Amino acid sequence: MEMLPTEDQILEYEKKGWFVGNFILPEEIIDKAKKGAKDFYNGLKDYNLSEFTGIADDIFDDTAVIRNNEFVTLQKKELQALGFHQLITATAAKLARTDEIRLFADSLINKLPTNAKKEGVVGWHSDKAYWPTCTSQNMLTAWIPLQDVTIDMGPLLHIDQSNQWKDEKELKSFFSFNNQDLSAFENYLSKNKSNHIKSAMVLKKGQVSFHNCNTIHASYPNISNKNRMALAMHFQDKSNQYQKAYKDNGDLIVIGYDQICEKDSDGNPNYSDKKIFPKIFKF
Ligand SMILES: O=C(O)CCC(=O)C(=O)O
Ligand SMILES: [Fe+2]
Repeated sequence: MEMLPTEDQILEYEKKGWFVGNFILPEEIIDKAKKGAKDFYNGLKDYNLSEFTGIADDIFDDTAVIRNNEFVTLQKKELQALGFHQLITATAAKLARTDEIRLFADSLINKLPTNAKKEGVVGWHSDKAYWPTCTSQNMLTAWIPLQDVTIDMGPLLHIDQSNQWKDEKELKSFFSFNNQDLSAFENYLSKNKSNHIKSAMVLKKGQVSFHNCNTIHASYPNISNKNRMALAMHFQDKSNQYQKAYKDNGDLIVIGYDQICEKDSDGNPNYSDKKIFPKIFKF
């Protein structure tokens, strides 16, 4: 089978908002990344990030059921080898119909086993809701599990075609990665979007799913007895640039990544900063 998405598959992705890649990553790359993640959690790094203001960098906590660390691919070489893998970045470029992919951010998420129903949830959100300062609607995320993900492990859940709801302002009030209550949005959905379909990314180790930045997604707690680790890679297509965005009260929105990247000659964040947002794929 063709490793990169075909035109029909790109059209399907554009309609549905998500896609599972045609490839299976080599087992060795994932196993090394898993070891790299363990070392990272133990404080070992290969490269240093000079600034952590505004980005997630959870420290070890025995009682936490979810752990989130950002920009790990710029800190640990095995995680970089996985997250920057050419099959992933080339698939992302095809899906976004661009000839260049730059890193925007990444997030290593570990959901530890839990019995609690309301802990270890990733709340309903679209990634774009976090990135109002980005001009592009074609940015996308690759979700890379580091082991098989079964339904009891809280797989990523996408709402099919929700990428097409991007201009529905009332949805925004529900969105938060850290919101542990999934039901308020689900009540809204059953009232207002009664035909919606939720798709669970139940994947085998080596499979990767991709979602558009406007696709709404969440995940339930991991009630299995295994860790559920995943690396989410957030990508910019070539066209993406910084734009000024404002809160309702008129304040300028500054997202976390704006605080760690270089500024352009006007003093605005440079979303092509070679250090923080490197170019990682070119056709
Ligand atoms: O791993 C998860 O449950 C959340 C990941 C996520 O929000 C993303 O891939 O954009
Ligand atoms: Fe997300």
